[in-house]
Amino acid sequence: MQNKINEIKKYILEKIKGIKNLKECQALRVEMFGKSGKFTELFKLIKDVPAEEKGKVGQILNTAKQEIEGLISDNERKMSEEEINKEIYSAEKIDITLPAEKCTGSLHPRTIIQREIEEVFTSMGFVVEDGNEVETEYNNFTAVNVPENHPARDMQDTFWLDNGEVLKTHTSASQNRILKKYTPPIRAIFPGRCFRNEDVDASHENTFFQLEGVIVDKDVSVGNLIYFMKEMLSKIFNKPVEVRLRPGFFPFTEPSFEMDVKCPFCDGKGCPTCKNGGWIELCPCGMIHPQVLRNGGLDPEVYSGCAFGLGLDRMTMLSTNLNDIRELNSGNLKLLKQFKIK
Ligand code: FA5
Repeated sequence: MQNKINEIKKYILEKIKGIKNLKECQALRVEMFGKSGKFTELFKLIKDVPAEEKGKVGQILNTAKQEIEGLISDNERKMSEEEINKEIYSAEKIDITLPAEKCTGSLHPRTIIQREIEEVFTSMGFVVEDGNEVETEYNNFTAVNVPENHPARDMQDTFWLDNGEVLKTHTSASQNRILKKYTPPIRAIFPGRCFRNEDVDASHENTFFQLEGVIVDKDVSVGNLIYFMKEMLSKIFNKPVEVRLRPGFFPFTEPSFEMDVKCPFCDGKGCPTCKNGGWIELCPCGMIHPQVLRNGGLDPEVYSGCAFGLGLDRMTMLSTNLNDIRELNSGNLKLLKQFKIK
């Protein structure tokens, strides 16, 4: 019996050396342990063994069976790993000689809106300025007349850096630099990413975009502000629009307003976009506070100015009919790719 077992082991070791795939390995298992497999046949011989030796022979056979099964199983595992790796490799294989795939990328809808607005304003003589994302406390707050104890300066509202600087909470942080850079007449817009330490929901993000504008000259009035905003909106919505001003409050403008636009989708009749109110809150604005002009090196007795701070994400939502601001930062290509340049 022992000789037969040794023969089978030798046979298996030889066979395993030549096995090339999982299928062959599985065939070997059947050859050994199938219904009339080599090893199964050995077990059948037990019936001819004298009764007193049956136990011992049975033990020898079982030990040998475990050993042989172990060998086959190890080999099966190895073959199966090799086959999986082969599959993954061939699926990921890149043929660098193939022609390049057609590029299917598109601009982010917010970028599309930003570019459209920039185009309208530049056609009206505005320059487009860039702003920093990390700002000094002075530029973000003090230069625009935000008092020392104003709640906007709190940790709960603002991301403070260890060095005392902040992640810009609004594009107004660039006003001071721009007032100092140019001599009036000034017409500038400055889009930029802003950060606020606040809870995210369908209409609030902690990272969002604004597009700010300033106009500074002799005798600038609220009329100029209304004119430029109406021009911009009419071009964006492709039709004449109406705006209205409500009183607002900002430390950097006096007087301050909230500008609403008559819903361009229903002409003020009421629809889901304007929540049936007929008007859509568009952007805060106002006449630049004399102290802000002074901080920018301009004499408020000579010059006056107006400013507005448009929420770019909300403007994008308005023109794309998206109702959750989080979609804009989601990286959800299925959604974002739908918006093409006009
Ligand atoms: C300001 O940030 C002022 N600096 C705007 C301003 C500029 C006023 C110049 C006067 C003169 P406010 O906090 O309201 O204002 O933000 C302006 C716009 O930014 C909002 O109308 C809104 O569209 C957008 N916005 C503000 N916070 C968020 C937020 N968490 N998520 C998305 N958009 C926001």
